[in-house]
Amino acid sequence: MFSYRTLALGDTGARVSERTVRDATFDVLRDRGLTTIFGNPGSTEVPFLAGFPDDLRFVLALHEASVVGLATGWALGRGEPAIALLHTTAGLGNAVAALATARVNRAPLVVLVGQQDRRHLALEPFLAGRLENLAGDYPVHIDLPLLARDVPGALDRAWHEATTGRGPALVIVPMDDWLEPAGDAEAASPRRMLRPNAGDEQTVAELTALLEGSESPAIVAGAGAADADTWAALIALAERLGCPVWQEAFGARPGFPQDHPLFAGFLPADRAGLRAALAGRDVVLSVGAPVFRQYPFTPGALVESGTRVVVVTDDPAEAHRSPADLAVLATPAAICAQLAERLSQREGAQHPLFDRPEPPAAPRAGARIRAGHVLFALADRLPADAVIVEETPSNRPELHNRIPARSPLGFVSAAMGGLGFALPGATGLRMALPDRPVVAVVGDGSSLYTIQALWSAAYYRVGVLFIVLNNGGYAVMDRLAEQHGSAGPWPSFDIEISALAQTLGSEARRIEKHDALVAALDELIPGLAARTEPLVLEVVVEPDSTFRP
Ligand SMILES: Cc1ncc(C[n+]2csc(CCOP(=O)(O)OP(=O)(O)O)c2C)c(N)n1
Ligand SMILES: [Mg+2]
Repeated sequence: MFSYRTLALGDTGARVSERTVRDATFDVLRDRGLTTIFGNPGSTEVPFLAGFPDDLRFVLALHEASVVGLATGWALGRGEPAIALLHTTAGLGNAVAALATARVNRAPLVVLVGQQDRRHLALEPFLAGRLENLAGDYPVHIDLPLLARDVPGALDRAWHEATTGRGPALVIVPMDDWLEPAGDAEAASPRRMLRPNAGDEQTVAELTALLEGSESPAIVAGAGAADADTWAALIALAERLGCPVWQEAFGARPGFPQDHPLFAGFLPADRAGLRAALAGRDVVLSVGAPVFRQYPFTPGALVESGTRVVVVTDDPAEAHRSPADLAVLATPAAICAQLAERLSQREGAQHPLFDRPEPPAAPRAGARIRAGHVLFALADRLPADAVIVEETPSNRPELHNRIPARSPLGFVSAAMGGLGFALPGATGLRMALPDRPVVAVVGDGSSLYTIQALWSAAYYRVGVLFIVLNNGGYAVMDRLAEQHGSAGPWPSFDIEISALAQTLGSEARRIEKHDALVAALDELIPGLAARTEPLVLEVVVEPDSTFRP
């Protein structure tokens, strides 16, 4: 691409001293705190990246699912938009599933997508991309600025769009735009924005009356309640009502502390289970969760006929698709705090509503470790501020049952259902939260989707503990096929994940014995917050013989 650069400058010698679109874009990035850029570069991005300013940090990931996964973790960890850079069709195409995960996990991302040079795009040169529809409607916003000098403003607008829409906002930038003069382009987005949707007096009065008149209310908390303010408000509200609080099924994040005595467990992911769990409740208040997140289809209504359902969410799409009696589009923390203040105090459950399973007996001599041994040992040792990133499909229910989420980042998983988020996502989270212990619990199959993220974790010295539960294949798929009536055509596999991890620069250990597992966790967990290197603990486990989502 040197010829491009020379040509561009040679064409318009006057440009050399002028402030470029690139310079103006860097200022937007600095202004908006987008100073860590996750990327995987290609030739169409060289004019942007070559001679990168020292005050901006470029973080390389080796596949675009890792680029977006790292950025998603970084955004979730900081609670602010992150920026990712993708290479035209090949890069954006590779990233689509990860962008879908960012959308469903509500992670604000500004995504800069490279494109060929405008001056010959009409001839479809090598690397020209048909980019605008490539990610479908997973982005919250897609922009291809009409003029080069609109690029910095488009980036700033994308920052707003990502913040409001809490998903990926794409800006496609042809490579010749970067060295164009910035000129005196006007701003195309507000300097500041307020989003005061706290709910009005009438709404709060109506909800207060509904709950006050309810005999047996219940709360469902979801990923949209996974922040400190909403947790505090929901705790106050649940304690006022003395009512059980369920976690939505298959949510991205926990909406309520799972060690609280009013925590009732995880809602079943099918209608029959849902009806049974919420049976006898006259009012169900779903906070930051759609009504209701499901996985396998089963016929019938979602709830029994006497149950009135109210959803409170700040996500318009979630409100729109919820078959509730009432949807309130407002900030859940503000609504719940006001309700807690107004409602009268009721007698509540005094004892924990959710029974955690007993510790598993140690494996018999010669028998393999089970996932439950690992999960129990972790639950027993992890500090309350640990960030757990989950991607262990057949063991997810047991992880939920054994490891309570004790902070809003105490459980993070890819709510899109796409594998390949945990390794980069945990890496980004730890980069954003360098003082918090971060543990990813990952299946062997899942780890292979973005195994190359370990290289980024190693190179940038990111101290995540990756626990890979190696059960020799896709156990969940095997169980689902069995439940369907016959085995699937996929083979099992025996891949030594620790060896792959070492090749990628990460320290790794393979564990086959229970004693060694316990010793390793005793040694490692106290030092997790201070780790400066990733470590992969590959634990060879017996595949579980049952699976019920
Ligand atoms: C990108 C992507 N491809 C395929 C799937 C389908 N899928 C769901 S679970 C699974 C197997 C996971 O295997 P592993 O991580 O080893 O977990 P285990 O079931 O063994 O616990 C597959 C292939 C998916 N969810 N995402
Ligand atoms: Mg597996």
